[in-house]
Amino acid sequence: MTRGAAEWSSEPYFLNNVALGVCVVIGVLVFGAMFIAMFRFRKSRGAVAEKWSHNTTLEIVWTTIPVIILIVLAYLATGGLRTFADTTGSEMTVKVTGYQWKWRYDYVDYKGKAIDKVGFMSKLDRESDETRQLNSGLDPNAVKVDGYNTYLINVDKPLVVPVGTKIRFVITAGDVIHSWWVPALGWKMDAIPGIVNAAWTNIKEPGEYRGQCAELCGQDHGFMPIVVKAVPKAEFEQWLAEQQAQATQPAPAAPAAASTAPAPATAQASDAPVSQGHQG
Ligand SMILES: [Cu+2]
Repeated sequence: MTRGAAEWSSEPYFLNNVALGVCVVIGVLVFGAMFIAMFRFRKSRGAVAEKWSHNTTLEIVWTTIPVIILIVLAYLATGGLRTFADTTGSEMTVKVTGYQWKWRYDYVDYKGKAIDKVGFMSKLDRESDETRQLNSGLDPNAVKVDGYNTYLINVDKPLVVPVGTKIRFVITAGDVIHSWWVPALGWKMDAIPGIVNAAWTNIKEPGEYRGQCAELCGQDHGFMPIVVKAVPKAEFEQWLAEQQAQATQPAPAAPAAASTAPAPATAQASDAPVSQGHQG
């Protein structure tokens, strides 16, 4: 488990370590007492069992101590859940919709201003998709971006977000239950048809954060990865302005050529679903 890359993501890390520490201490005490009892007071060494049963003081002690431990753990966990549920003060909203088997991202608002028509599908990158086909003859180890293996964990269009910004996510699904999970953010959230779940993040460092659908959602459940690209605010604002400009312009020619486009046209071809998405 890591601390993650967002403001809140150290919370489950902390809670995990506290709970693990408590478990280790209890484990050492209980198993230590058991092993001492078994080895030092075994029959072959002439140990004779005590005859008494019930000790009120002992029973009060071994009931009270676990109750106190549980109350402390519940108090800490409730604090974590409370801060996770608090989406107030968000500067940006992104709507995430799960589909079989891709994600859709719609940019709802940014710094109090509604965003119109910026949204796109984000699906498994073409290289992974071709490699995963039965008898493709392609090597999964050869699917790389900057020398890093991205087989089945890369997408055609990542979710681009600014760093240092509290981002509210509203998460739903269009067909079956999915779950949007990026470990570096410290949480996952079910995407359920007809229900809008909320979550938030505030990413500290620019970078690419990868994740997966975390709810078994059908045959291609393992082929709908998530890529969150966190960039500096200025870069994000520029990107958003470009997206808005594109959305208000007519779609570029021949978007239907995506499936037959030759390799050099990959960049344009991967843009095509965006404009199609706007029309839909
Ligand atoms: Cu899914």
